[in-house]
Amino acid sequence: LIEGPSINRFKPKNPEVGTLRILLYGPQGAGKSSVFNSVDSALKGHITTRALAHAVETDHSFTVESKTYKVKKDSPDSYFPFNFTDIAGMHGEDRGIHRDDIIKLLNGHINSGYTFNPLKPITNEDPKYIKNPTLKDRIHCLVAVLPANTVSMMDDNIIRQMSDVRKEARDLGIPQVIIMTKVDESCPLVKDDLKKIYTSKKIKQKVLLCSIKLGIPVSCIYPVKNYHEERAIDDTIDILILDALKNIINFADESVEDQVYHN
Ligand SMILES: Nc1nc2c(ncn2[C@@H]2O[C@H](COP(=O)(O)OP(=O)(O)OP(=O)(O)O)[C@@H](O)[C@H]2O)c(=O)[nH]1
Ligand SMILES: [Mg+2]
Repeated sequence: LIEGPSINRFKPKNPEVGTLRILLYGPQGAGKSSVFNSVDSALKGHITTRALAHAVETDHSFTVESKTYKVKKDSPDSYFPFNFTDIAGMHGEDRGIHRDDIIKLLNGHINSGYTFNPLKPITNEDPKYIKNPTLKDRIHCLVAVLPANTVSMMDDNIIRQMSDVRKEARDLGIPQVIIMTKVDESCPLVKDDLKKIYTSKKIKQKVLLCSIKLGIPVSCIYPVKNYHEERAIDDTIDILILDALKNIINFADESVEDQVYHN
């Protein structure tokens, strides 16, 4: 596994893939944009808010455009060899991002800067549609973001849509994990002291619930608290976020290591 400083030296093993692509998806308001902000903050050592997150609860997704974010390293003009694509949330009715659009993203047909229309999935006539994607265009790790505090009430329709996306990812050989957010909102002990996350029974139950709902093993579920209202870096938040990141990168790297793309 990649250790602290070595995340700086990490390079994908497959030369065909210079940058590993990580996709964040999940229900609206789950904390997807905040997950990217947390990774960015933890790597930079100060709080950043590049992906705009909700300030208030609304009925619609706050993120509408699909955006891919790179993370800059300390040295000038150099970036970590991975990026995050942040998309609109899924909704029980016709208001969220369309499942078919996420599937096209997985396959590499859509790049950054595409504004999804929930009622009209992208077609191959669209100028932004990449007709012949290669291994480097694809998503290399699919990350479901689920909020610990409301996962038990998740709409069945969303679960169904997520399960369709999962099946496509499975067929493409794309590894999948869950980042479980808002642990502070689901256990008062953890809210008081984030370190209790490792022993909290409530958190353990929520992890199990996420595993059952999405069919992802408990070992691939990472409970985190996002940076969302903090003004300074916190060691425990960093440790949880960076642990999830290292695992995601390792899974992504392993999955492309031996693949040669035949077009
Ligand atoms: N308490 C707590 N709040 C969080 C956490 N992560 C995110 N939030 C809050 O949850 C709300 C939604 O977060 P976003 O990051 O905008 O969620 P999103 O999944 O990107 O939402 P859409 O783009 O609308 O689908 C915001 O008000 C965040 O401040 C967390 O770990 N703990
Ligand atoms: Mg968002």
